[in-house]
Amino acid sequence: EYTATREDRFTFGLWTVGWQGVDVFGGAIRPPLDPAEAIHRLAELGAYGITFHDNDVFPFGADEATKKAHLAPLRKALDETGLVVPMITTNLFSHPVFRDGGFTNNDRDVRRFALRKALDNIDLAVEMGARIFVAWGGREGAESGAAKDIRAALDRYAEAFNLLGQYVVDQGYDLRFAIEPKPNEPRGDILLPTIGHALAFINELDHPELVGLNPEVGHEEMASLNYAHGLAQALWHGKLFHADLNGQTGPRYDQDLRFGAGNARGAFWTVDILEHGGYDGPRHFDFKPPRTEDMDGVWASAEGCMRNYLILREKSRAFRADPEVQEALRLARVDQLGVPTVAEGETIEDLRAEAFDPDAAAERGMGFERLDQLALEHLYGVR
Ligand code: 3MF
Ligand code: MG
Ligand code: MG
Ligand code: MG
Repeated sequence: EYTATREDRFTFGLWTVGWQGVDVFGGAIRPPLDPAEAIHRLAELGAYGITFHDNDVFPFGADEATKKAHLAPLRKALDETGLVVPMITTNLFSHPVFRDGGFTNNDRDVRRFALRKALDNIDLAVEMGARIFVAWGGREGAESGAAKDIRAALDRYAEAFNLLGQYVVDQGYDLRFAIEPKPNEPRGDILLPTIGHALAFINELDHPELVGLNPEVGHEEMASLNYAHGLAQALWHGKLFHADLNGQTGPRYDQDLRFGAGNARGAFWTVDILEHGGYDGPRHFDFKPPRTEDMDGVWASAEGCMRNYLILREKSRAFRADPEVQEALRLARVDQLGVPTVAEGETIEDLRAEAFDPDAAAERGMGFERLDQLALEHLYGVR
């Protein structure tokens, strides 16, 4: 029970279980984790695949031979375990050259270098069978006002996605981009800070159909936003290409807790929308096993992500199947919201002519508290 299988399609970033615990106040507390070892351990735990940044696998600046040498054991581990790589992403934030970002760096030479690095990684993504290319622009932003012309930066950001998108089209690649919004950290303010900003940006691109979103739980909650609502809106736009699942406790630094820790009620509604909202991509975890943990704790934390997802999936299904919930949903008129406000064929005159007693309507309560209590009782495990 609550043991993951391949069919659940759980994926993990190599940088998650591989995080050595370097933070702003201290250095590494865990040894480097060999990607092949990570793949084997995750396979044993029931994962479906892994994802990675170029430099999670080979060093920055590696030549072709070095890249091959680092990729060979990873490919072997994938073959041995049957794990897949549905998503690949580029590290445009760790090396000092990216101090002011990649695609929106004020320095044009750096922007051109960032494009080359991303192009190389697109080729690798396709070679590895990935269909999603995530772009988290963590260093695209500013700490101060005059340093960054935001409108020019957005021009350059769009230029980058247009160039990369055209490359994918010209090569005939089956690859789509997923922008990962984040409000801040490591930059004081990051460009495309929320799902909404990113959705608006995508509409201005040459190939908007190629670009969607990779929203992360913690990133939205850092901005005090409702992650499940964000997922729902991304789905509504047809833009939920991927998702980074983890845990966060309110607006503070990016905690990257294991999925289901932190805001547990938010996690319930996250699973509910992912399971019932039409998303069919992998369930991807982007978390950091806390610095308190040794390697046993790392695997316990990874396993916890999947178990919590499965527990919440069961609770969400039980909630939806509960006859009392169905009745409460009806009394709360949730189904009525699915009915167009003005019927086909009706005119503005028809609408205006309708008799309505606002005082009588104002007396009708919505019944939401009873409904939400049923949800909480499923979550708390007493139903
Ligand atoms: C930072 C993140 C990133 C992205 C990653 C994938 C290092 O807060 O969430 O993790 O998810 O770069 O593109
Ligand atoms: Mg993050
Ligand atoms: Mg992330
Ligand atoms: Mg995070």
